[in-house]
Amino acid sequence: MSKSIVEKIIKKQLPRDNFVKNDEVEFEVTHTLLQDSTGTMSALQFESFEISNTQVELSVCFIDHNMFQEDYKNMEDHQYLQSFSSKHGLYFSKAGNGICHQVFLERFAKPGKILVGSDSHTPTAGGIGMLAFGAGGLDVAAVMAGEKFSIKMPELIGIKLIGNLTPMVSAKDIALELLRILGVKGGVGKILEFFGPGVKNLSVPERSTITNMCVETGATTSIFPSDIITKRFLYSQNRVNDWIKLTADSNTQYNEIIEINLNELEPLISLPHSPGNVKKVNELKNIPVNQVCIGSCTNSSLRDIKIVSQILKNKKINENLSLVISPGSRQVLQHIIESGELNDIINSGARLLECACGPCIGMGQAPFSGSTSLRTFNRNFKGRSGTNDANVYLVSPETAAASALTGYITDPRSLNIDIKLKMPKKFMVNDNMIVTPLDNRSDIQIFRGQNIKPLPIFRKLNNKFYGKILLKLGDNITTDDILPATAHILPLRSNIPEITKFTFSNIRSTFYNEAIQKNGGFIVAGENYGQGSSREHAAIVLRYLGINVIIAKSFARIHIANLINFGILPLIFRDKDDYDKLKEGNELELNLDNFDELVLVEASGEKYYVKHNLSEHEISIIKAGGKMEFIKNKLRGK
Ligand code: MIC
Ligand code: SF4
Repeated sequence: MSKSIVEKIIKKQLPRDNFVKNDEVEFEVTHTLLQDSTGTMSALQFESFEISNTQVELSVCFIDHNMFQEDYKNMEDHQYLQSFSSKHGLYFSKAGNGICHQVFLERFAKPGKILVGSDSHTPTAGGIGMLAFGAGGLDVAAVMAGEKFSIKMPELIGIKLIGNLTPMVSAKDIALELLRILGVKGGVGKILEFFGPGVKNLSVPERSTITNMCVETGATTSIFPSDIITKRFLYSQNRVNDWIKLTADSNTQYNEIIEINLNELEPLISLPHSPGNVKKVNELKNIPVNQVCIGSCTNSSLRDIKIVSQILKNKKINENLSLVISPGSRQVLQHIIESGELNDIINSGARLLECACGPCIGMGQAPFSGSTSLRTFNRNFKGRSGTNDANVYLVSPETAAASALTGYITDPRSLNIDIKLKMPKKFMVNDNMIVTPLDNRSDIQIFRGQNIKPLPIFRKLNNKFYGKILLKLGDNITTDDILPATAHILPLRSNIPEITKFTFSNIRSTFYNEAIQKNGGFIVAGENYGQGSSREHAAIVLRYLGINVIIAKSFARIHIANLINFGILPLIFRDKDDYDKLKEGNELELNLDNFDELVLVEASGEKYYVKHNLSEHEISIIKAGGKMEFIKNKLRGK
C-alpha cells in the first residue's frame, strides 16, 4: 500500500496499518527543543521528575525570546537554563546565536526524526522532512523524562504544489495562500503534507517558511519530503551524513488534496488583526507605513536577507518610516557581513537588531499608537506588537523591503527590480555559541536566581464546582489575549504569582482582581479558544486563579493539551446555541460524578448540556490534578 511521509515516519514505531482519525496515538520522540520563554517552566518540571539526563537522542535549549535584560531577571533565567542544560545533557544555544527554529534547522534538524518543542512554531523543522510538533513545556519535560508523546490522529491533507514562483513572489506568499484557503482554524485536526512537482523549486529554508506558518491554520503539523534539495542544504551545513531520502509513495491516498499553482500566485498580505485576513497586496492602495520589521522564525534565513539587501542596494528607505532587520541566526549575520550585503542594508537607512525574536514577541520596537507596521512575521494578533491599537500587517520580505522604499504598502513587482539570488554552496558554520553537554556532569551546580520561583502545586480536582461566569469571550481568542507577552511581562515567565496579574489584561484590566475576589469561576468562549502560542502559562494562570472549567464551542490543539496538563476541564457545548444564552455573571454548578453526562445547572434551574472529547488517559490526568502529579505518581509506581 502506498504510504505518505508521515505514515513512513510513524509506522517505524506503530505497527498499525490504518490510522483512524481522532484515535489517540503515542510514539517515541527523538529530539526536543526548549526556548527560554517557555523553557524555565519546562526545566523546573523536568527537575521535579528527578531524572538525571534527557532520555531522547538529542535535546537543545535556546535563548532567543527574553533578550531585553532590562534588569536581573532575564539573565538569571538564562543562567538557570544554561546550568540546567549542562547538568541534564542538553545542547545550549546562547543568547545572540539566533532564533530557535532557524538555528535548529541549520544545525540540528534531521529528516525522518520526530521532534517535540515547547514552542508552537516547532513544525518549522517540517521543511527538512522532520515530523515536528509544538507542545506545552510540560509535555516536552515529560518526553525528556522518557514518556511517549501522544496526539489524536489527525487527517492527512496533501498539498500539491505545481509550477514555479514568479519574480518577487516567495514562499511566504504560498503560506499566506494556504491561510487564505484554510483560515485560522481550517487546519485543526490535520497534518499538511506537501508533494508535487513544485516542491523541487523550493529550498529548505523556503519550505520552512511555509511549515512555520502552517501553524497559523491550526494544523497539528506540516511536512515536506526530504529530497536532493534537502541533501544539498545539509551538505551546505556540513551535515550531509544526516540526510536520508524520504518521499511519499506515488498514489498516496490523502483525505483531501489542495492544489496550488505557484505560477499563478501574487504577493499576498494579512490584514490586522489575524493571519487569516489575507488579501492581494495590489488590492491595497495608498496605505502609508510607519514601520517595517524584517525577521522572525518565518522570514530570516540567508535567502530572505539576501533578497532584502538586493532590493535596498543603492537606494534610500522612505524617511517617514523605520526599518528594522533581525537576521535569524549568527550564521546568516556572519555571511552578510562577509559578503558586504549588510552594508547595502545599513546604507539604505535600516536599523540592525540582534539575531532573536525581538519585535515578533513584543520585545522592543513597539510601534506608535495607531500606526501601521508591516512585518515579515507569522502573527499579527491585536496587542502582540506591544501596542494595542497598532495595525500590524504580515508580508513577504520582498513586499516589506519594497514598501520600506516607497513608504506605503507596495506590490514589489511594481518596482521592476531585477533580483539575482546566488546562494553559497557552503554556509559559514560556526558553533561557538552552542555549548555541548559534558560527559561528566555530576559536579555541575544548577544556578537558581531570585527570578525562579517554585512551581505551583495543584491539588486533585473537586467533584463539584460552583461559581460565576467571570468572562464571556468570542471566537479565536489567542493565548496572547489570555496572557500577553511583550517586554514587561515576558520576564515573569518563571514567576507564576506575578505573571498571573496580567491574565486577560488586554481584554479586561480588572480581570485579575475580580477573579481573586470571586475565588475563581467559569470562562465561556466561542470557536478555537487558545489559538496561537504554546505557552502553558495561559493555562497555569487560570488554574492558579481557581478557574477549573472552560466551556467553549471548540479549542485549539496545543492549548487544550495545556489545559488538561494543568487539570482544567475543557468542555464543549452540545448545542452551540447555548453559548448565546449564557451571560457573564450567571452562577453555575457542575457535578463531575459522571463524565459522560455533564450538565451545567444555572442558579435559575436552567440546564445546559456539555461534553468533552477527552480520552480515558486525559480524564485520569485531569482527575490527578494535572500531568505533573500524574507522571510523578507513575514514576513512584503508584
Ligand atoms: C510565539 O510565537 O507566540 C512564541 C512566543 O514563540 C510562543 C512561545 C511563548 O509564548 O513563549 C509560541 O508560539 O509557542
Ligand atoms: Fe520567536 Fe516570533 Fe518565532 Fe515565536 S513566532 S519563535 S516569538 S520569532
